[in-house]
Order: sequence, then structure tokens, then C-alpha cells
Amino acid sequence: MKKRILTLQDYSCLGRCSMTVALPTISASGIETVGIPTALLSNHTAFSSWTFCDLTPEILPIVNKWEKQDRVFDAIYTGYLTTKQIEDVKEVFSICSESKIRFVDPAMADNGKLYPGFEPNHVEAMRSLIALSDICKPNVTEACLLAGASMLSGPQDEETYRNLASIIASFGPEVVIISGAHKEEGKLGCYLFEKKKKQGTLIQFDCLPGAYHGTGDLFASALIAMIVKGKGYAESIKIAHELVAKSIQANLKDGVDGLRYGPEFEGVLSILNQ
Ligand code: PXL
Repeated sequence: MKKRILTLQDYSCLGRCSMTVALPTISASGIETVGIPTALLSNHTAFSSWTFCDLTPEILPIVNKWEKQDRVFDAIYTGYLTTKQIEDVKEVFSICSESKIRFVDPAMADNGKLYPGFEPNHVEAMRSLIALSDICKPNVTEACLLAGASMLSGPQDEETYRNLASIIASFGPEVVIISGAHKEEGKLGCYLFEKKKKQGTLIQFDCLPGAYHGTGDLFASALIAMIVKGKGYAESIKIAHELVAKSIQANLKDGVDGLRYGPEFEGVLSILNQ
């Protein structure tokens, strides 16, 4: 049976992120992508201004229109959501309850702060969504906010990441993957925590220069695609990282401003279908 992933996140027309990254990335892995755009923006919010059309009223009618067999997915993957959309997404989880994996990327903060437009109550709402997830993939900033811990930046020891991940796992998810974790300068990686094994591993890679918007979405899309393809968590993390690293190398080669226009992934997607 062909595999299918349902993803719910915004569609930002300009600046690679969210849906414009998820659709091609998951499709390139050979998995069908069913995308519900939760909002339409002219561009993502790291630009100086943007338009925003809220598509919340469409979410439940879309899912309710589908035949019963069309509501079963190998994974439901959520990304950037507004605070009030979280309740609707919980309802989608319930309607599509026969789906195998609920994968939540909190997509709400980076570099020590919430993205523009989010209030602190968003963190609480996101915690309630994470409680229903099987796999949660926060970055370090999001992990600190979700765990209610003080904000961290720079290298940390493994124990610190383990504490954050186990607090988040205690809310519900079986697996927590903290991206951007590292214990050495010049490295960047992921902390992988599996509740049933009661332990975690830090997987580190070399850090590339520059600042990029949308790499979290690229990483999350590739990660869930590889997990659905049946690769193990550590291998999925390595492949997703390789995709991000090769995309950044393309930005560097072409001199493209990755902070606004995002990771140049188009030429390297083939690594996902091997
Ligand atoms: O990459 C996360 C993201 C997704 N969608 C929108 C964003 C951001 C981060 O800023 O602004 C609209």
C-alpha cells in the first residue's frame, strides 16, 4: 500500500518554509502528501511585514468531507499553527484516529524567543497538542518553553537535554527529538529520547556557517518521511540532516540569502528516495 502523510501548516507564498517545504520534501521521498493549508501568507514572518489570511474555518469541513477510508494516514504531521487552530487540529487527530503516527513540530519559536504574533499562552496550548502526539520535534528554544525551563543557548551537556526531553515526554509523546542540540562548539545535532528505553542519545554533525529560515521545517518534513518509510529514528535524523546540510551548501554556493529565502533544497531532494 502506498504510504500517505497528512500535514497541517500554513502556506507562505515566498520564503521556503512550512507547506512549500513539506509538500515537495515528502513527495520526493515517494510518500503521498495530503496538505491542509491552515493560513495563507504573502511570505513568512522573518520578513519585515506580511499578509495573513486565516483558513481555520476550512480545516474541519475539509476533513469531514473525506470518505472514512481517506481519513487514515501513516502519519499526521503538524507544523506552524495559530493558537486557536490547535483545538481544531486536536479534533482532526480525533477524526483521523486510525492514523498511525501523530508527529508534532511545535514551530513556534527559535533563537530564545517566540515567533512574531505568538503570545505566551501559545506555549500552553501547544503543550496540550503535544500531549496527544506520538513524536514531538522541538528545537532547543521550543523545548525550553515547553518544559517550562530557563532559556538555553550554546553547547549543553547531555544531561541537560535529557532533562528537557524527559519533561516533554512526560506530557505524552513516546519519542522526543530536540533539534539544534549540541555539546561542542562548531557542532549541531539532535537529542533523541525514547521514553520506553528511558534514555537518550546526542547525535552531532558539523555546523555550517550562516543563518537560515525554514531549515526546521525541511528537517521535520524529511524526518517524518524517513520514519514513515520505516527507517530507524537515528538513521532518519542522519538523512534529514544530510538534506539540510546539502541545501545549505547550495545556498552558500549560489550566494542566496537563506535567512529570508530559506534552504535551497530543490537540487538535493533525490537523497530521500534511495
Ligand atoms: O518555519 C516556521 C514558520 C512557518 N510559517 C511561518 C513562519 C515561520 C517562522 O517564522 O513565520 C508563517
